[in-house]
Amino acid sequence: MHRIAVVPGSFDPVTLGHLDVIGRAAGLFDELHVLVVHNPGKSALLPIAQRVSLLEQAIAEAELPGNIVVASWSVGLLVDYCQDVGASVLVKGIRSQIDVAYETPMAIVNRNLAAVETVFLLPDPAHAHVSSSLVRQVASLGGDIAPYVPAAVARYLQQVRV
Ligand code: COD
Repeated sequence: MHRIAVVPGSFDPVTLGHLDVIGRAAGLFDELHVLVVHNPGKSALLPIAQRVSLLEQAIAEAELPGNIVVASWSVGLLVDYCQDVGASVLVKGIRSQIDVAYETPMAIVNRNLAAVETVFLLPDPAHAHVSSSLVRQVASLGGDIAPYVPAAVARYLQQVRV
């Protein structure tokens, strides 16, 4: 059986924490879709197309497995995308009890909606404190974001000086 999973996120921008989860998830499934989704609860820094491009560069530069596809989704439910591509699993990273509280109801609803299971991966402790919002804040105040993001993101944010 060809197992397809989806790692959804805002990825605004992709961080080393995201990249760690993506790399480990790619080893667990035959095909992994990294899906950039607009989160209406967050104010965006980067356009969706730029987030996709930075993910593609980061995945290539980290030499992650070749079974990873990057895409974006803006119409309808996350599980609609899963059904479109034949994915039966969502993969999410869990850093804290706050993530558990946020993700648990969504996991239950997604299973009820379309029998899509959610698999939670614990973070690498080296990156457990990293979030896109922290990166956006440090970058906007002129700090060094290089320890938290793939080199492609550091280069891009330095160039546009957000
Ligand atoms: N280490 C490990 N994991 C991490 C780290 C880190 N340092 N940082 C983030 N993560 C994980 C997050 O916990 C999350 O699982 C994933 O990476 C993506 O994180 P973000 O911040 O880029 O993305 P979010 O949290 O804004 O997620 C946006 C989604 C759109 C994916 C989410 O809101 C969602 O699943 N929405 C569901 C939409 C839907 O269909 N709703 C109806 C049914 S529920």
